Amino acid sequence: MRDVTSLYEEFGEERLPPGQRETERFPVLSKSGVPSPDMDDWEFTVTGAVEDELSLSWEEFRDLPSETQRQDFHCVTGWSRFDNEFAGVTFPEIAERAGVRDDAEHVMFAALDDYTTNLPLEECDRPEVLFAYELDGEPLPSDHGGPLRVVTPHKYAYKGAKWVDSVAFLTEPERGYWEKRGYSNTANPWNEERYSSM
Ligand SMILES: Nc1nc2c(c(=O)[nH]1)N[C@H]1C(S)=C(S)[C@@H](COP(=O)(O)O)O[C@H]1N2
Ligand SMILES: [Mo]
Repeated sequence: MRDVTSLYEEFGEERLPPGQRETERFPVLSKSGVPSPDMDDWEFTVTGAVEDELSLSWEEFRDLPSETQRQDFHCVTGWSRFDNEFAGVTFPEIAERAGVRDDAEHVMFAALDDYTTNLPLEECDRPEVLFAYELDGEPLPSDHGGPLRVVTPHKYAYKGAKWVDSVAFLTEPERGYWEKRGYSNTANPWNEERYSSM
């Protein structure tokens, strides 16, 4: 178990970011309905500025080296949930398998509900950015993004795509779904980067 609940020390004084309150509940926030993919057809792709584009079946994805982490989760709407145990595959594990090219600078995640979200590569290529398929010892519930979601404990949670099935490495920055609609592109909870001035 990798405990990453102290990563806040890199960004701020307090574990609970300013303007957040802690909740034991785990609210669900989705822009639209809950996709229910047929796992026989499900495919995870890695494309763009990489040496080897990847296309993995659910079985192949589940065979990748995985780890369990204890993480905090901060929603831009003001709640935080501490000590979530997510299991899955780290972003660096995926990036290394694809062989990220030197000209890659940015990352766009895409999901089955057509959600997208973006991060600069250097803020994304960290082991705390996890492709998670388990929460608290159970398969990740579908309303929380099962079968597979991204979690980003160093950012507001909209940077973590639920129902993720593709990662594109980009040579130029681009904005995802909420980043185009007024949420902060940078999303650092300890700076309260909630909205974008655009
Ligand atoms: N695919 C997808 N991912 C998504 C969203 C979404 O609508 N679709 N909502 C985002 C937002 S705004 C938040 S706060 C978190 C919510 O995660 P939760 O529903 O597990 O609490 O998921 C993020 N990831
Ligand atoms: Mo959100």
